[in-house]
Amino acid sequence: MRGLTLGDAFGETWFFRPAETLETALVERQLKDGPWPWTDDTAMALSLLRILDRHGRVDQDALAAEFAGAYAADPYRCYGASMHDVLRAIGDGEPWADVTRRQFDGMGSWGNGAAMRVAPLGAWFAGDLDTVVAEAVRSADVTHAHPEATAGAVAVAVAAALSVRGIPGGELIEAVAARVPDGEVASRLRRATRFALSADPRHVAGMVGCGSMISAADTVPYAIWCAAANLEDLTEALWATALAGGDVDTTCAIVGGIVAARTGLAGVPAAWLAACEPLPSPLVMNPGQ
Ligand code: F2R
Repeated sequence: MRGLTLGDAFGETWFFRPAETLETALVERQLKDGPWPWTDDTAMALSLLRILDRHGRVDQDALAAEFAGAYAADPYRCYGASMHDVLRAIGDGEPWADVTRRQFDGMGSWGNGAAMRVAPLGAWFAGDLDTVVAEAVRSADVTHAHPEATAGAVAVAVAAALSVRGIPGGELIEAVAARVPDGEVASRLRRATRFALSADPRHVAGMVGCGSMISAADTVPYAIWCAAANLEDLTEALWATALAGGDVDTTCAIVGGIVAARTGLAGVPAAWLAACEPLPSPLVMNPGQ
């Protein structure tokens, strides 16, 4: 959870900056002064974690209520555009399944919001990949009805679980792709396996897509490649991920969640930890879990 938040807050400092200034600042590693506020990626991941703590699984009605409550209490966390309507309607008592299925003319959202929150769930159930997949789908359903959003959530949760289990970076992307249903996310993950882990992230981003659409397909495969390429070093992973620009808070939140599932916050400079907006304490009612 803390790796996801660090990635989210670090990434937000680079969010959709013009390519010229972004590239120079990142190559020269000009860290922005704190505080670095976290965004909806963290808010929704926290809600999900609380539900896992309380119910031991994704209780979808409880998760919908938790999301809506967190939104009502603090709506200015840069939520995706459609989430304002979704979370307000759920808060007003409409059934979540009706609300999410009517988004985008009945197509449902293919945004990356179901993927951005789910790495801690993957770590939570890391011992059992079938449960990781099933619970990631249940979490996605509550806000995102499009199958590509679900596929993105499955990919991130499985990647985090495999990270906990110690998989080598060179095997991660293929192992994740094997668990993701056919579609654009799966196809771009397979494309990402063609690039050496030493490749320039900007090149990989150009070939698999990187956040310009805020879709799961345009975010998750690139983020999983970045995590695979830097699976032992959280700080390096975040610098590398941000280099391609786009929806950086979310690509970095995904990468931070996956890599920190292996490394924790080891090696993260004290200045980063001091800059990052703190999480509520305790995170959950039973923080020993
Ligand atoms: N980009 C942001 N936040 C700023 C948004 C500002 C917004 N203009 C505002 O007024 O508040 N970051 C956050 O958004 C991403 C997560 O998004 P999520 O939760 O998936 O939201 P949404 O709205 O469902 O999807 C995002 C956009 O994707 C496009 N889209 C999705 N499904 C579509 C479909 N079926 N057809 C067409 N377009 C679809 C829309 O443009 C959505 O707005 C994260 O980056 C989070 O940090």
